[in-house]
Amino acid sequence: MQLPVIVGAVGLAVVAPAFAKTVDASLYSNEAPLLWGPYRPNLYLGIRPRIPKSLITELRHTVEPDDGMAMYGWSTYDARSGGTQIIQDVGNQIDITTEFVKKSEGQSAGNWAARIKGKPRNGAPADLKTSVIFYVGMEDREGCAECQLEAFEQLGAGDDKSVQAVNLAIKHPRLGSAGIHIPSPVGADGQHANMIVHTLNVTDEKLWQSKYPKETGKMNVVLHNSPGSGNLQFVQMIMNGSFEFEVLYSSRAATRAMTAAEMAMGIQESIIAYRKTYSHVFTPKAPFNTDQHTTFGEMMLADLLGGLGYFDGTLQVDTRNKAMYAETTGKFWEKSEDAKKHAFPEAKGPYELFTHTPARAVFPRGFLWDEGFHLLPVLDWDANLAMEVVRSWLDTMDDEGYLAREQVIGAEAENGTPGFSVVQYPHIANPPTLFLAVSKFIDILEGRVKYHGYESTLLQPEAGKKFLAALYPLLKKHYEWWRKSQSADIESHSVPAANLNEGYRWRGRTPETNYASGLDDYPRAEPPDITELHLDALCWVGVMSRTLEKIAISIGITHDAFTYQNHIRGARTNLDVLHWEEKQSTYCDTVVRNDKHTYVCHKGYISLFPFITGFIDANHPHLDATLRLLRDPNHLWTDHGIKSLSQESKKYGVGDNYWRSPIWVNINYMILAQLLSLAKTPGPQQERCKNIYIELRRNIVHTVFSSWLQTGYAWEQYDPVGGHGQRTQHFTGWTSLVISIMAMPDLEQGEGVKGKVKDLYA
Ligand code: 6A9
Repeated sequence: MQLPVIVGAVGLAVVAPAFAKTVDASLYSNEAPLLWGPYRPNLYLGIRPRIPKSLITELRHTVEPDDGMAMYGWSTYDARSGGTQIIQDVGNQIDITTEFVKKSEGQSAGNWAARIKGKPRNGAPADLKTSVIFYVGMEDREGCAECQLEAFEQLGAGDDKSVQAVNLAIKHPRLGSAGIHIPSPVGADGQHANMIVHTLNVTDEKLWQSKYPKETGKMNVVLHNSPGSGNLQFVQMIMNGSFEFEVLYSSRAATRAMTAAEMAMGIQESIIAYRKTYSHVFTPKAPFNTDQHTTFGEMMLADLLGGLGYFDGTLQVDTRNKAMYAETTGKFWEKSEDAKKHAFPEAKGPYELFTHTPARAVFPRGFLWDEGFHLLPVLDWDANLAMEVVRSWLDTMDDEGYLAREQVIGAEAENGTPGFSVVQYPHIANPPTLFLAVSKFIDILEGRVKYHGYESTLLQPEAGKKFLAALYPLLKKHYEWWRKSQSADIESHSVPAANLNEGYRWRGRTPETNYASGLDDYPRAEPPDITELHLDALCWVGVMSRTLEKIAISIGITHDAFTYQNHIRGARTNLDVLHWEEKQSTYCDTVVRNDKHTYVCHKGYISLFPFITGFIDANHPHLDATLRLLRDPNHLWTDHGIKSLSQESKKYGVGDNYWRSPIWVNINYMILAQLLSLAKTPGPQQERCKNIYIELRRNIVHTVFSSWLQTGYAWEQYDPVGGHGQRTQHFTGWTSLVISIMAMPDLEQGEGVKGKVKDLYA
């Protein structure tokens, strides 16, 4: 008998002491609706609350790139109400729909439900049998006497001793008492499906590593029945053909239990509300005002929002080798590589991190500079949610103002991450894109950017200012850490007109790479040198100064505002005095060679940094050269978007070719945002900016959209020759900025420009 297994699980974990939150939680009066969610994005459906070591649930398994899914992802999802996910499981010949709803208001507040539907795929045998396992686990049971998880069966009445439902009783200090009710599904033949509960007791450490579900993954397995008390519970159902069942979670605090009818109603309401809100917030503008682009956008947004995860536990940081990472001598990377071999990672925290994730299957965890990009569309959708995420990130900052770039928090994340990525180093920075999100929040708060999203308590002027005042010291601390830890030796360049404060160098470089910058293998000075001045690092500090200035003005700290203005002036001076290469008409990194200030020029994204971070205004003398560079097909322009490196560079396409030619959506978004702003500002290049904007917007949307049509997925990057999606599949992080790009205005008056997108999709 062919018995494909679809494994699902609910996990339970236990509570640690409440964390002191740096920002007063009372500012989020509508935080409760965010308690439960599919916050384990590494799983096809992994539901848990935002309570450290508490209840966790999951369906099927970890998402793996080689699972052979024809397609999977959320088609609607909202963090406050729920949504629908589709999984086309070719291997098991079945299409699965998972639906999730939660109730945060009224008598059902605190309840949630999941509904799982299966439908044999075309060509599957008529009597296809599917075994579904739903898991529930309680974490850290040993450390928590009150934490209990018990399974019992509900049998039929009279002679009917078939299992009609499985019930799980839950006790947990933070969740209180609760129950999970799983009625046995009734098949087309009117019979209840065979249901089995298998109870295990495993140690805390084993819970996350428990390979039990994994091993059963694709095997013909029937568990043996052993209901009872244990911290890991498997509920197995063996189904014929199509099936449908619910998992109903009821909190004792709710006065009404969750029902299947409420689930059905709730999901309908949530789908309708999602679509309606999408069309208000991200109305696709011409030429993308089509049904197909709307569906595409709805799915891209749902996957971004559905990638929201909650992680709790410790983070491995090596602080003991600090001195080894000072990077003050010649071949500093040799010393630090050696130090890494003898790393002394210490468990820091525990932390709780609430963050979106770049790609569920490959990197289901928090990445600092990715998150700032994720938050730009999320801010339009749900400002409170976005700011809750910012707060959560800032809460992971250490005493010195350091924020870890890659957040491998807790045992589950650690198990799923390659060793070399786990340990973080407190001298390594990453682009501070969270400041872009905060800056946009202020623009919304002060009415410069229109808001059509969820009602937000933080957008009430007084609450908004109070919130900014609470964030301010944290952002300032990170800024000060940045300026100090990434400072550069400007004096050694002996450029008389230079400002001696504003110059920066990414720490942690090795030959051919600069992971800290986020543009991993983008060409830089070789070999790495302690006199390097990195153009993008200077621009990022400028972004931080401008954001802090904006906050200082908004909350009335005039004295600080002057300090930031001073820093911004210094940055502007040095962009042109230290980084502008006159002969090549390009901004470049620099280094001291043979005692001389020397430019290191590789035309590409780095050259565009002063532009994309807003330092090239309408009358800037180098705007013309910047536009020429980006619009030139011999350099960065392609019909599919702006590529990362000019073919003129000898590093073009060489080696791993990660940031050495491919097209990235996050940078294209930044370019478009500047072009749009300049297209609206009078100046000598206004018309040109507008035309490039119109063309680029069409090209990049076309690239992501058509690749999605062909493959069913969003991709990490796009190839500059054919525009095909490549590298990580189902990259639902910053590639979803395409929804913001579709929602930008078309700017085309009448039928002047005939875009190929229009021709293709009209
Ligand atoms: C590797 C491999 C099974 C690389 O999107 C996250 C980051 C970006 O921040 C960065 O700018 N990505 C970009 O250059 C992906 C990083 C993945 C590192 C972990 C794990 C697992 O393989």
